[in-house]
Amino acid sequence: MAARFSIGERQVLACRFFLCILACSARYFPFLLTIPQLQRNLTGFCVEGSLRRGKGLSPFDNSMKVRVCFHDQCFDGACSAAVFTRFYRECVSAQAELCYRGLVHRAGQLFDEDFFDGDENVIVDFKYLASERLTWWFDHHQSAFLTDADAEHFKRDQSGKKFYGPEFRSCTKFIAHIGTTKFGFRCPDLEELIYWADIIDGAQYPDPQTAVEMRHPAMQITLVIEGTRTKGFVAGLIPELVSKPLAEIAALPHIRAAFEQFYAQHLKTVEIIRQRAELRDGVVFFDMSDQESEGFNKFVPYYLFPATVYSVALSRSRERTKIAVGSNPWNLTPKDANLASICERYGGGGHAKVAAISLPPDNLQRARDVAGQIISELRASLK
Ligand SMILES: [Mn+2]
Repeated sequence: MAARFSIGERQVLACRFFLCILACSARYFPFLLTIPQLQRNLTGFCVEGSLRRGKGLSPFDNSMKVRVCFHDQCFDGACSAAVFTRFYRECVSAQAELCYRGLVHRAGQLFDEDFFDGDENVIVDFKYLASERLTWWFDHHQSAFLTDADAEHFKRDQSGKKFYGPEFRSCTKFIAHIGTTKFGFRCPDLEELIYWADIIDGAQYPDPQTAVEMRHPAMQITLVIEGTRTKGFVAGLIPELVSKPLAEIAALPHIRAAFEQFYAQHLKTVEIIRQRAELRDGVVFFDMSDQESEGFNKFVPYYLFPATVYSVALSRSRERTKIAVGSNPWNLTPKDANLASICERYGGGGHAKVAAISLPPDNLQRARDVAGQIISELRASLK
């Protein structure tokens, strides 16, 4: 009996059959999706948190991929990514797939151009990168440009998609503002998120109790975002920030559980700072470098010692030794020091009223010397 298919046709059929099996496998045997490359190729999912519109995920969907890099472990960074997501969906493409990657300030190289693996590559609430692959950029940090060459590159940009708003207290509000004024974007249901990102990143709390006692859901989420070290955790939270009120997110069991754990630690830290802090001539200093966790609420010294004008704190984690420099927003003493400019002299940066320097983790003595110099300069500025 003559074969119904030639050998060449059989190979084609076998190939198609194999591809079909692969596609179905991805759909019905989701464990296969733990293999990152399969994940990407078959469904368009990302390894880290991603968000796409619509429920059905069809295999071989080659829609546009948007890589959103955001300031990790920061409420404003996460909210910036959330507002950008909504903006992109409404004003650019409803179908695109958004994938998130958190960026952290580190001594040395900030991040790799290889992170830009999307059709569009976005940075929000983080330093500029002079790369042709960067398509959208929003930042409000005074120290947004690492070098003059980066600043020049930004100035020459003709895309109309890169925005710098150092006058904004939060990048979240900055993105909403640009979206509204330049693209006709509206997001009334994200008002609460934008309001709180502005309060938190701009340190605009009405009093130290709001900041330290953390009764509002936004504060509770912030504590969890700043404290969680699991890679991709904040990226995974962004889809929630896009779609749910803050009270609902704070009530999610895993967020609630994490909050309670961090809050207990927070109360212990408050006690340690109370015991160690040394307040002299308006400047408080405390050294937390022997403590395991790097994070502590930067308003604790003002909550405990209202006479503080500036605070300088030393802390250490596996990644870095950090000198955090802040000013007490509830103390009305005139403050002339620009903390970002001071920190820039030592390789750090930030905002005029709150800034930081990151050094390699083993460089504790250097960190103490730098902290000492900054304390003297701040004390002198108050005399
Ligand atoms: Mn910010």
